[in-house]
Amino acid sequence: MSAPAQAPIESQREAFYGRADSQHLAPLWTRLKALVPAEPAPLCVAHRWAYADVRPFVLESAAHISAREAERRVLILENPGLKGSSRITSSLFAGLQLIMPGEVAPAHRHTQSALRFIVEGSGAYTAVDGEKTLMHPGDFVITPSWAWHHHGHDAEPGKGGPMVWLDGLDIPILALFNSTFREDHHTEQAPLTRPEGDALARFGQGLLPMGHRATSLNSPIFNYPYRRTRDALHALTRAGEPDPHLGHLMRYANPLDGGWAMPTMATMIRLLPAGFATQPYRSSDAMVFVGVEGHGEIRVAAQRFEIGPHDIVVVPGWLGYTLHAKADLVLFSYSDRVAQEKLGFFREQRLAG
Ligand code: 1HN
Repeated sequence: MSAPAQAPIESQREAFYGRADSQHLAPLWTRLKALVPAEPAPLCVAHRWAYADVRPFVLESAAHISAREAERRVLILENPGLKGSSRITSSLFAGLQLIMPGEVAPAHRHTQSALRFIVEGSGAYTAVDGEKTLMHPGDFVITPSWAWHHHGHDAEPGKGGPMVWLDGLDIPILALFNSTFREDHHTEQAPLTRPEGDALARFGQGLLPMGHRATSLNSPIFNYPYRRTRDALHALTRAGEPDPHLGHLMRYANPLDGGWAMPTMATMIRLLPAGFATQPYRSSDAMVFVGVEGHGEIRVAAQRFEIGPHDIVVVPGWLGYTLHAKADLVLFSYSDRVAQEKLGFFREQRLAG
């Protein structure tokens, strides 16, 4: 008599996986290629939010809720490939925040770092760690991890206009580490302990206070005014040709050590002269672009996204892209590159055209 036929190998395996699962064990070999693909396989997709399309929604939000009640009246820019996760890339949050004349967004702090890139309006301020700064379109503002901050708009209600900025936060990074903490201040506005302009005077003039030795995770300059950034970009255009893959690209730097301005998020701004097109480039950080001035296009694979003032375009990591300027094009962008560099796995590649 021959031995009874063995169950096919596949069903033996399935039975084994089922028994292993009862011990909360799972085979790696069925998942390895998905867990460790040869190249990034992001869920995040390339997408554009045309400011003309989203602005009416941002402004309408004021009819539905006050900044006080909302705590932060923000419409989340959610990546279509990451629906329901409040993310613009797998590691970053983006939103558009609205503050109206006379309103206050109450003081709180959290372990997430926030960047603000000012989109439109005037008269609103943010107060960070005891110093207030008025915000103007194109300014880049830092709220470090665990720093008290509130925002306000000093114009009388009915006077002045809405103020809108982009909020970039490292929320998913903190969530990955389960290191999220938040706290409300016991007063609506946290106390101001330094005069307005103090940080820029001490650290933003190519000068440093005598005896200042320590560096810090965040740049002590917490508002990089666009007026100055713009001058720097235009000075570059007079001095030479743009980088073929990047354009005239500058990063916001911590003046104490020359490093990035923030510990998790890389922030940068570039100018592409009218008619200039970059050669293709890719890097392992997904990038959020914000149009500042001028007009152009971001081409990612077969997609073309027009970008002009206040438009927002997200490009997934490791997809080659090119930038095309129709009129002198200024683009702000941010990514998780700082974190990737520190952890040793940032990659970039200049591709042949
Ligand atoms: C936050 O605290 C701010 O302080 C903005 O302005 C956006 C998004 C999620 C969680 C907290 C702010 C935010 C946020």
